[in-house]
Amino acid sequence: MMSDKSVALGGVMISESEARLRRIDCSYIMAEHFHLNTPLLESVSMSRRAGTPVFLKMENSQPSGSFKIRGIGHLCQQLGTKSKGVVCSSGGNAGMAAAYVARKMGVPATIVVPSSSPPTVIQKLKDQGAAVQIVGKVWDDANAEALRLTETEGLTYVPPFDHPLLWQGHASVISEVAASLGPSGKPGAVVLSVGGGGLLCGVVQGLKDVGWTEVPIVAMETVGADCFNAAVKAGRRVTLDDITSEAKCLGAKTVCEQAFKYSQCKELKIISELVTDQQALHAVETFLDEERVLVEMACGAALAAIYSGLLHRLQDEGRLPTPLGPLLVIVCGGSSVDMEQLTNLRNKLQT
Ligand code: PLV
Repeated sequence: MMSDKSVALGGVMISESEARLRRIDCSYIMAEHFHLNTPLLESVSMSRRAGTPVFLKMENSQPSGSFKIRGIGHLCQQLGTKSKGVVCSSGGNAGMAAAYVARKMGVPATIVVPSSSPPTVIQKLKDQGAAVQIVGKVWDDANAEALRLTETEGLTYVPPFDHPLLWQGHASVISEVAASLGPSGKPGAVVLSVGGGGLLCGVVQGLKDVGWTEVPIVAMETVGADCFNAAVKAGRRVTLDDITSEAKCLGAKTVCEQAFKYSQCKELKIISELVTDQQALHAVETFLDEERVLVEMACGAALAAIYSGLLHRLQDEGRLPTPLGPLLVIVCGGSSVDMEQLTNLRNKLQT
């Protein structure tokens, strides 16, 4: 029989078997993450349009409503729970993720959003137990206030897109896809939306992790929230004068440095493309009709790559291969949408 001698744990003597159990529990807690392994759905109607199988990574089904929870959950876990509280500047979805994670960790959260955030998002943030401050017109204004609170209140700053720990967390979206599709299921291209560039950096990291760096990325933005496209065109990072698109969650005025660096990297193929707000809205509506899922404009930008025929144009121009392997679309999700918001957008954009 195995002896069950006593060992010290945290200054208390407990039996070896008890200690073993606690070590297992502890490693379980360390391995736990806040995001879910989301469904990977094949869309027949989108596949028909694209002329190749289209796989949808359904990040809309994350507990906070978007992919943001992957990076923010990871970052908050790494920074630890000892913080006085966290402060996150957000167009909405990073804030939802930060509020959710902070609630689960038992840490107070302050979310600073610009006035463009719809009332439903502000209410949802409050429902998650966060204190909400509305500052400025666009995300950059809200971010300046969040950074000020970090200084004056001693809160831990949670950035929405510009941090290596966020990208590391976001990278899990690709390793999940690789596990689902298997070694022979390498995508022909990945389609995603770009705001400040955090998702793009995470996906690049994920592609590196699984050895898929040759897979082209189609990086979508809307006209008027196009800081990545402007940087790619200028050959340097530029700051937009204003955000004029209704895809407010893509509305960072300057793309993060790492996303720009990746755009210049010869080993990667990142194709930066724009759609109009009308095309993004049309994509949101078609997706709702055909897939029965409501996502926000920020996500509509990525979906529009297929619904607007843009992918075929890229193939015609020789920028994507023909035939093209399966398409992976990151359905980034978003909480800034409901029927009222959708009706408002229709009235605004379709007149
Ligand atoms: N939204 C950020 C930044 O806003 C936020 O604070 O929520 N799709 C959705 C649904 C998003 O919410 C965002 C970013 C993106 C795509 C783009 O991700 P990013 O910023 O990592 O490129 C200003």
